[in-house]
Amino acid sequence: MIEKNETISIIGMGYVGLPLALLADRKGYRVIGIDSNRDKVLLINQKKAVLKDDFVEKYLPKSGLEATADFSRVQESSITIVCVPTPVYDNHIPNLEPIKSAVRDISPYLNKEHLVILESTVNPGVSEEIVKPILEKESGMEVGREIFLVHCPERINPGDRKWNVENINRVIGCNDKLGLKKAIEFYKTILTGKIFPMNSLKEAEACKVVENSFRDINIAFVNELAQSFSNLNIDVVNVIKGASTKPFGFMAHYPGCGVGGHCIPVDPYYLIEYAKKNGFNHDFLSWARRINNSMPKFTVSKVVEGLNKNKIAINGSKVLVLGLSYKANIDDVRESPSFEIIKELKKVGAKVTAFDPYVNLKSSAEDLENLLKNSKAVILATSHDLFKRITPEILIKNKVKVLVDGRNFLDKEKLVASGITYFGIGR
Ligand code: SAJ
Repeated sequence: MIEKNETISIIGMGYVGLPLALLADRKGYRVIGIDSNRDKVLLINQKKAVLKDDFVEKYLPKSGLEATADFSRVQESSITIVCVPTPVYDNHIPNLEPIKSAVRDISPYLNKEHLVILESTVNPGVSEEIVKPILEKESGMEVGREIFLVHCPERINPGDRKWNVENINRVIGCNDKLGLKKAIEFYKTILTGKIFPMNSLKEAEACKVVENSFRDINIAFVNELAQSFSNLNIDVVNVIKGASTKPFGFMAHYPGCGVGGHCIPVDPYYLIEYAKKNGFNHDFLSWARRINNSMPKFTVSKVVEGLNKNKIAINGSKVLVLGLSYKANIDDVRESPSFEIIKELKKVGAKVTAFDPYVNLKSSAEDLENLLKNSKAVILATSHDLFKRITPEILIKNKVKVLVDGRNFLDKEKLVASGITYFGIGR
């Protein structure tokens, strides 16, 4: 039986681990947050929010959470939850080093009956083929009998004000009944969301990569439509909205200048690589990744086309990129397409500047004015609410000729009527 006065240790005080630690603390557990980043540990113990997150900003100041860089503190706990990043290398091969080192670091300090939960997103097979052997070798205990290994993939949606660590439904997988039972008992004490037990570790791992691959392929579908409809003079956004009037069998996704973040453009590669090792090529998933990865180049081609229309060479022209974060109103730049756009612009000789007050906290409204001045073209790459102030008047005042709306975010009709050369993505 899981007692509320038990001690939980959580490895990785990032956008997954920190909200989870604060939730467990709020539910009465003693929580030790472990992170190898000593600066982050210091800030958390000073109750300073180390990431922009409503939940963290609300609960950290009054929490009893204790942060440390000392992995031996795991021995004070009976449940350890691993929430470390699972990135890919530049060649898209999964990088499991953070997981492997976290598991190696906790193993010597596990107690008998310890429940180890992996929340990081991984491909099917990682828990039983990589994590389990390390746990058993380094702890000297048998998984499923002396210690327990469970996978409960995180479903945090950064910036989401409705769905949070407490109310999101979760799936849980384990290869033994007792471990599954313990994990369900634990999550029931902290979640208001529903808990769905899966039949194995692999099924739970597969859920998460399937969820995010589903999103990636659907975005790729509308990104391909956007490129096709650009030639057909059809507004793809209106078509998607029209298709959405069908009350069943359709789920709207929208085209854009690229797919960023640490989930959607990354998770499919975990499945692609593991399946390849086991004799299957996910041609469809791979092609969807190629389509999404082609969007920054497609976006820059619209800048070139727009400048040509104004008889301006892109070579030597000032081009301003608005937005560096991978999605609206957050400061996360991981895998952001903005950086690919900047790279492609430089390849064709543009003089590139960028503006994102979420990323460069010192930037101000006057900076934006100065950067707009004499920019021949502007790309809106992130749909931060504050970019709604990019009006035709501001653009004309600053002699901007071309506006490429990478998120179909601005008022196309007004911009076109003002004489600005406007391109959306697929409209
Ligand atoms: N994007 C599009 N078109 C779309 C939706 C997104 O181009 O229709 C782009 C965004 O601009 C961004 C990238 O894709 O660059 C990812 O956007 P996202 O909304 O999927 O945001 P994420 O990366 O924060 O995804 C998270 C994921 N949550 C978890 O992995 C736990 C994902 O599973 C969620 O579906 C997603 O939030 C969500 O629904 O908001």
